[in-house]
Parts: sequence; C-alpha cells; structure tokens
Amino acid sequence: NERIAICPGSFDPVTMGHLDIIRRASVLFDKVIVLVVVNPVKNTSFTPEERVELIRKSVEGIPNVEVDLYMGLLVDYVRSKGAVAIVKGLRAMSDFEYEFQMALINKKMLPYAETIFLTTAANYQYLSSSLVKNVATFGGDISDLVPRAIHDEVVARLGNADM
Ligand code: COD
Repeated sequence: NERIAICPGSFDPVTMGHLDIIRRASVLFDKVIVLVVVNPVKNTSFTPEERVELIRKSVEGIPNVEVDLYMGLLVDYVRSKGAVAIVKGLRAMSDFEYEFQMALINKKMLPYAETIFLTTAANYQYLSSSLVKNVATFGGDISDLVPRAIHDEVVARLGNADM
C-alpha cells in the first residue's frame, strides 16, 4: 500500500525553502503530491498553471514527486487521493498560530490524515515567495532563493518591472 503525502501551498513562485521541504518529504513517503491550492481571492503574480509548471521544472529528477492543481478544501483532495499526511514547513513562531489552526480544523474534518511539520533548513528560515518577488522586482540577485531550473524564467517575469 503506497503511502502518499500532500505538500500544499500557493507556490507563487516555488522557492528553495519549498523545494527543501518537498525533497525531505519525498524521502519519508512513497509518493508526494505538491499541490498548488488556488485561492480565488488572493492576488498572485503567477497563474495557477504557471506555478504548476515552475514546480514541475524544479522537481524534475525526483522520481516520486507529482504536481497537481486544486481549488477547494484541502481535506477533500487528501481523501480523494487516499493520502495519509499533509506535510508543511515551519519557519518561525509567526507561522505557528496559523498552521496550528489549520492542522486542527483539518484533523477535525479528516481524522486519519496527519499534518506533519518539517522544520525549515536554517539557511531558508527567512525565505518566502513574497521575499523572492520583492528582491526580483528591484533587480536583486535571487539565484540562492529559487531553484536553478526556474531562475531565468522568474527573473524575466518579475525583474523588469517599470517603477
Ligand atoms: N522553509 C520551510 N518551509 C517553507 C518555507 C521555507 N523557507 N517557505 C514556505 N514554506 C512552507 C510553508 O510553511 C507552507 O507550509 C508551504 O511551504 C507552502 O507555502 P506557501 O506560502 O506557498 O503557501 P501558503 O501558506 O499560502 O498555503 C496555504 C494553503 C494553500 C496550504 C492553505 O491556505 C490551504 O490549505 N488552503 C486550502 C483551503 C483549506 O482547506 N483550508 C483549510 C480549512 S479552512
């Protein structure tokens, strides 16, 4: 019986922090599905399809990782895939309250699925998609912040904003 984990997020765009969590989850589970969760009220820089493509390029070479797109309740997706866990990264205390609340509500809705938190890699502790967008928009160097496979594409998309 295949043990499947879901790594959900906005991934606008995927960062080295995300990729680190995805890689580590792929060691722990038979299969990992990286799930771009579409939030229709949230403003994003990349379309859902673009975010999926950027993740696909970033996880190329990790054989047990798939990428999917979803709008709706995360637990409904988890159930539909027969997944046993939701894997999330935890950076700072500031992540904790929101993540704790989500883990509890998800546990209430789907008791058998566990939310598992992996602590961030020390060098990615301050890394977020919005940091990447800020740095790239002003022409800063993001080569340590996003996967190599998508660097040029992200720079091209964000790096020539007319200010
Ligand atoms: N190091 C480690 N982990 C990191 C890093 C980093 N540098 N950066 C981000 N992460 C982790 C985040 O903690 C998160 O776990 C994951 O990577 C994704 O991050 P983001 O920023 O792309 O995604 P979020 O936080 O915007 O995504 C939130 C979800 C889409 C997962 C959430 O809103 C959700 O589950 N929505 C679905 C609706 C639902 O079911 N809601 C719950 C019931 S109300």
